[in-house]
Amino acid sequence: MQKRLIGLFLCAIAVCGLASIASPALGKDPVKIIYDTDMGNDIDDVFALAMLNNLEKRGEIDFLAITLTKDNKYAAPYCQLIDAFYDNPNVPIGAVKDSGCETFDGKFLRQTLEAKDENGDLMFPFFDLANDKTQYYDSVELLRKTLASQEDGSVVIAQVGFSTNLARLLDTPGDDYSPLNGRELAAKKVKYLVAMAGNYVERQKEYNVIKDVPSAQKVFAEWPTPIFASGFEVGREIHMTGDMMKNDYEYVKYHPVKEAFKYYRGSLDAEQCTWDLTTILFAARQDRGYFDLSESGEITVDDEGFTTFEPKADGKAKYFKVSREQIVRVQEAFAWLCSEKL
Ligand SMILES: [Ca+2]
Repeated sequence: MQKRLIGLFLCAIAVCGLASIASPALGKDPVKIIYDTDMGNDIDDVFALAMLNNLEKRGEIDFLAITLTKDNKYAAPYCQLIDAFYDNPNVPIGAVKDSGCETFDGKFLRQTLEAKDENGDLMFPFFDLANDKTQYYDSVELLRKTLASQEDGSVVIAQVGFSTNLARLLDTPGDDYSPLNGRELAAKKVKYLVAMAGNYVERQKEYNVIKDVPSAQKVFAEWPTPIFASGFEVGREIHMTGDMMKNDYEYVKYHPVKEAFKYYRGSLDAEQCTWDLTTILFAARQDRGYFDLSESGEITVDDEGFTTFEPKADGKAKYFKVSREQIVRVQEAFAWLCSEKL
């Protein structure tokens, strides 16, 4: 009971903060975002996808595409399920081709897709894995198709998994979508890349980097637009709480984010770090001061996967910083943007 009361109290605080959080960026064009994710490994990719759907409903973003870097057949259908749940089923999805990276099913993709209710029926009946014949794009083709169709300098790519797709994109030749090669296409269409990758305060081999070191080396060395990097040390400090998981999804009997969290953690009584979510909040609301940025510099990735930042006046990269005060604001924004039903 006490926890429930604390949860209600936190909800009341969040409601008081709604006016400052909920209003769309009036007068601004929605931020165009491609979500490049290793959906199916850690659970923060799921919350980030929920955020993307809610931010699009608020008119703050234009959700252009999802491209996957986890090489597992359930990753794309799970993303499709989440988008369908949010009544946004037409976001194009690209699956990574033969990367061999993290091919295992994991703890929540297939499990959520096949989940049954107490009557033995599909918990999420708008997605029937056994009968669905959806064809997905190849990730790199979808990146080219999407970028070619957008205005110059308008697209933000949020990379929250491995660098496989973006490294491959850089090496593509011109095609029917665009005569430009991949590097030229990225330079022309991408406003900036925001990536959850690396660690910029501690010597650490971070997961997203070490799963495909050559691709991370290539992207950080050759990517032709500004790069903003959210290091492991940022999302580690900002948490989703068990109270939120238990209380904030109760507007519907079965919620595919909550169910996935239960499969992943085994319980709702768990805290979750918010690595991937930081990139989405930054992209959608870059001018709101949720994060600070380092000076300009260059990020390099060594052969073991360690990331190093070197200050340089004309460097194209900056990394995220977050203060204790900002953590409170970011956490509150995440609580709303991950769970609201508009
Ligand atoms: Ca991820």
